[in-house]
Amino acid sequence: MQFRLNMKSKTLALALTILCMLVPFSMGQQEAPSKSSDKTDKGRKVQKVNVVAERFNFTPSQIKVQQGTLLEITLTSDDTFHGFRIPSMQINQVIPARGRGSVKVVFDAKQKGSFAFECSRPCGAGHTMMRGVIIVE
Ligand SMILES: [Cu+2]
Repeated sequence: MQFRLNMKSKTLALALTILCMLVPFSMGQQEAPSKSSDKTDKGRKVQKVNVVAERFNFTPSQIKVQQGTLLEITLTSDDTFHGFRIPSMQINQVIPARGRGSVKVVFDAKQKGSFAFECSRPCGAGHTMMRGVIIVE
C-alpha cells in the first residue's frame, strides 16, 4: 500500500515538474506575434513648422527633422499663388495667395536623407530658383 502511494506521488511530482517547465515556455511563445502590429500614428512625434512663400524663396528654406517624426508644414504666401512640391514624395499643393488662407502638408519622415522641395506654380522670373530642403536625420 505504502509503496504504491509512493509511486503515485512520485509520478505526480514528475508531472508537476514537467508542467512547471512547460508553462513558462508556452506563455513566452504566445507573446511573440503581437509585437509587429503597433503601426498607428498614436505616439508618433509631431513637429509643426510654418513656411512662408514669396517671390522667390521659401522661409525657412531648410527644415530639419528627426527620423520617425510627422512633419506638419503650414504654408502661406506673402504675395501671389505659389506651389509646394516634393518630387520624391508625390506631394504637390497650391499655396493660396496672400490673405486667402494657408495649406497644410504632412511629411512623414520615415527615411533619413535630404528631400528637396520647390515651387510648382510659375510665379515669375525667379520661379525655378524657388526651392528648399527637408533634412531627415
Ligand atoms: Cu513659383
